[in-house]
Amino acid sequence: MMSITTTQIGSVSLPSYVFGASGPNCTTLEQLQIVGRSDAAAIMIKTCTLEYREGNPEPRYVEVPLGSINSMGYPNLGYKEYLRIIPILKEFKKPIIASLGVLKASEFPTLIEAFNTADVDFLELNFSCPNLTGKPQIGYDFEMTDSLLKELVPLIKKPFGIKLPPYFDPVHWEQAATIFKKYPIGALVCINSIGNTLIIDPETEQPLIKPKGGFGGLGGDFVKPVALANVRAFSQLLGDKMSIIGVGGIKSGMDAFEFLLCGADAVQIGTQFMKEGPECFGRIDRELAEILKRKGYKSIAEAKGKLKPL
Ligand code: RRO
Repeated sequence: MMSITTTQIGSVSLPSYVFGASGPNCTTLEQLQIVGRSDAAAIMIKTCTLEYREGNPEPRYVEVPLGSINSMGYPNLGYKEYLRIIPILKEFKKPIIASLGVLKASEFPTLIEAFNTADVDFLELNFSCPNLTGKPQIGYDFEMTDSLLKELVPLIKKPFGIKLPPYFDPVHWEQAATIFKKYPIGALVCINSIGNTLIIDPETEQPLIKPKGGFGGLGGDFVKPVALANVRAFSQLLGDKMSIIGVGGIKSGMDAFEFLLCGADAVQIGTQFMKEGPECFGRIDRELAEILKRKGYKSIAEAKGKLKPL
């Protein structure tokens, strides 16, 4: 029987609503096989770059009661290794999503061309890594975002989405939407971690993480209202043209239901995946299915974007 949480991102069908965010536990073949064996709707791969990267010095990921702070610095095996790994992941028979990241924008075409012919179902272009010293997030530079999309979109032969940083002003949602609607984007992924935040330990009088003097990307409970607002805003502006994938502080089926009401076509799990492990995907999806049934919704489509006015 088809699950009540079956959904779509762009033109790609997903067997359920919940999968991993590009970030936690999705860098090595072993980690990706664990995701493959889990109930995740898709196998999401850590953002890859042209070359292998060790990433930033540790400690670089710390969990606190309300979420997490990270400055991983793109640790990954380098794109060629993922091209080798992807055929091995086909045995799990679920959509495979590659996330592409760059140190310089001029690196995107090589990555795109390589993944065009790989057996992946969807590409996520990471326009929002907050943790590279001296590199602004692409998504905060609208001129750059527009010119990059203009250059890259004709090269992309797969369904694709863009991973966005959080925006905090309606003018920015509108300006971004004006750009995005010019291109055949399959999905917007909202949101990456809230960049360059600082958590300190007053006992040790030190920051919690080492890179960049302690400044890092915030995730978990802290960011859920920001993520919901970004999903809602882009859903209202562009929801008829592209899918919206929600990410930020989802720990339960009820959290996922809130993102669904705001217009999310699917959700990704970051901080909670780090904390709970791969059981989180099936658990959150089953909890969501129960909520939908209890409320009389028969599908994701029936509840999507149905936030009621007060
Ligand atoms: O690896 C990271 O430091 C990282 C990336 Br690429 C990203 O997109 N978001 C994040 O919080 N960390």
